[in-house]
Amino acid sequence: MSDLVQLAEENGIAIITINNPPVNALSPGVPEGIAAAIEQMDKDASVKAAVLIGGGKTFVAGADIKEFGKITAGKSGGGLELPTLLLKIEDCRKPVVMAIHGSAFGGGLELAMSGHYRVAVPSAQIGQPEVKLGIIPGAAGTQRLPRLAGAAKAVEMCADGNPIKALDALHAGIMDRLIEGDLLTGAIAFAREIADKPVRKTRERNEKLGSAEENDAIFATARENARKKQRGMAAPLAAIDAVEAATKLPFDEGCKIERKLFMDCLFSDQSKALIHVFFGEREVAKIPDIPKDTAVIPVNSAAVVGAGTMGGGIAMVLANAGVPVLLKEADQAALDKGIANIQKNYATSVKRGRFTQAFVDERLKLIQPTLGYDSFASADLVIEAVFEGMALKKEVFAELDRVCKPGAILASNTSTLNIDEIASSTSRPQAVIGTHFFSPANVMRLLEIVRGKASSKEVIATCMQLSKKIGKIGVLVGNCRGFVGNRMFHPYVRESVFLLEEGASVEAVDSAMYEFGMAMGPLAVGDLAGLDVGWRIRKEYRHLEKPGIRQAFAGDSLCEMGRYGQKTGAGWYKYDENRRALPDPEVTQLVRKWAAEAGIAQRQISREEIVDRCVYALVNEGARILEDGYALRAVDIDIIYLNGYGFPAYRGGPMWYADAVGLKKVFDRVEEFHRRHGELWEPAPLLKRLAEEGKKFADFNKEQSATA
Ligand code: 3H9
Repeated sequence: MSDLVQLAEENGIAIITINNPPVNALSPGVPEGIAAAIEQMDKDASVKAAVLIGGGKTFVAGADIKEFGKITAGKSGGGLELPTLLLKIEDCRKPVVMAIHGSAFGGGLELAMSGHYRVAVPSAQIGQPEVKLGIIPGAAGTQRLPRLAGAAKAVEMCADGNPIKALDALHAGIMDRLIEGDLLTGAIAFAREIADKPVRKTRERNEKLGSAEENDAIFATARENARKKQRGMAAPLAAIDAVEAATKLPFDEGCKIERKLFMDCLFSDQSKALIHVFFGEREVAKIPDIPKDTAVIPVNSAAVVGAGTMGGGIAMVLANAGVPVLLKEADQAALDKGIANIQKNYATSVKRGRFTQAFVDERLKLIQPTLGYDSFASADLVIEAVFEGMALKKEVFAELDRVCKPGAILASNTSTLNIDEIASSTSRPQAVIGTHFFSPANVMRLLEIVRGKASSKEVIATCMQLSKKIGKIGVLVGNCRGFVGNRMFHPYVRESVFLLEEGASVEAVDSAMYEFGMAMGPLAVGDLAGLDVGWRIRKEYRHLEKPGIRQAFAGDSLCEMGRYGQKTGAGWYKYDENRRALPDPEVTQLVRKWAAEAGIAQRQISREEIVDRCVYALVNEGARILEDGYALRAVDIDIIYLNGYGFPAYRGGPMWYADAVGLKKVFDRVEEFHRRHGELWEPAPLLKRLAEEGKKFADFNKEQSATA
């Protein structure tokens, strides 16, 4: 037995406990330990049945994801194969009851399904989330799950990767009983009930598999959904193939198909990128100079200044997490409009089945509209979300400084302005921080947390922790113009407009980036956000641009014609009454005319150039941000782009993508653009150095940690 698995006995029932904190992953040593325990109890005549349970807060969260990188790098052959262990458990002559709390995910659910019975506490969750890592279940999950739950449920769980609750699992036939109260006690009692019954092997239970004919429609729909909802991803389609094999082939043959598909996925670029994302999402929570045990400020109540689109969305986010929130506007009409918008958004969520009416009623009670600052003294956290202008923000912060209690966090939702300047209007710059939400705030997962030069560690730690509580992924960024996300977005959009001015069509630019995997093309995003937003910012900051440098003008010229995008019914596209985008030949003609007047030569532009120009514009700016320390790590930039800007997760984010392409290749292309298009394409020094040294962006942090 290994240290990771313990075997005990209680009056004829063996208790096998896995203890591999924090999530009981099936790391090397765990399968071996379970195998030894099963062998021992199988031989022990005094034992009638066994309960297998997870120690600590969970059952088993799956295979050890860290091991996958070692396997693909050829550094690990793996120990005892998981599928072999699962056969051993299933073949055990005495019934094995799997007792589940926390999560049984991936290999954890596969382990559970190899047992003869499964019991769980009601709060437990089970799932086959492998597709989110770009792989499929690799220990017969696609073969055993349809045998317990039927093809429809199995294909849904394996292809979407979303977990289900214990009660759903009970209804689906995956679980045998829910245990209220102490799980181990309940599981032992259950084991005694079934101890004398013959063991039921999941792999021999074919009654729920259905016929191939019955299942054809299920798999066709699953494939259609996967192509739509997980566009560009290979793993969901592979998972569907594997589940389909379960319905058509004997168990052993199905397992062979699953294994081949699993290995193909494991060695794919998509899986490497998605595993990078899995660890990246956890890495961004770690701030080198802010220890994990830094004291946090309890946030039991909050206030939001400004009930516009952003302020209203932020109030909803806080209320959804159970935090009571004051919502302030300057006048009654604006306040009424803000509240009406919140009610409308909630009504849509109820209609879509995201929330129940009862949940929404409770949340609405937590949002208290107000016109004054009177009750702000009780707020632990205030988020300012007024119009984006420095003078107004400073006025608001001076007022907050006056009314808020000592120790309250004063946050700004600015997307571009200098946090230190905002903080200078208060007597407590240590309490001031940026919390940059993305629109719509109640939907988008990203929260850029902007560190001012005086922001205290407690304030930063609290905001990072709060981001998790409100269902966001918080990424700490430095205080530069546009912070990380918008600073990089500027050259990305600039290149998309340059490409138009050089001869590409609106549809060609957007479709190339959509095919690359972006949620939307850059021009369609401009229409959605409002072209006037960028136009105003460009006008405000024009004095900061180097004289003589090339400027993209087509978007501004459209704005001068009143074409602001969706809100005016026309921008880069025309919009019908349902806001559906239609190509507008007038835009093509106008851009050609403007380009001729500006003397810009027209040419055929390939899809490859569109993608390289747009993506490498992100990468080059990202490299500067990284070197200047405005992002802590390359992965922080990736997580920002995946969660705030629709960059495809299966490409790992812009910096990971560049590493995967090879920085030498990226640098050569950037140099070529520099020669052809001038100064704006000057290669970032970090990109140049890493390319010359044959390194990756991922190495930059290793270099930094080594010198720290
Ligand atoms: C699989 O099973 C394939 C099979 O078919 C078999 C093939 C042969 N491995 O998320 P948290 C770490 S694929 C390694 O912050 P929570 C995590 O990095 C796997 N490490 O906690 C973090 O480390 P750190 C399928 C793992 O309470 C720490 O544990 N399974 C693993 O918010 C705490 O994690 C999955 O995809 C792992 N499997 O959420 C499940 N899981 O502290 C993935 C976690 O150093 N895991 N870590 O940053 C989860 O969804 C969540 O971790 C869970 C807990 C819900 C379990």
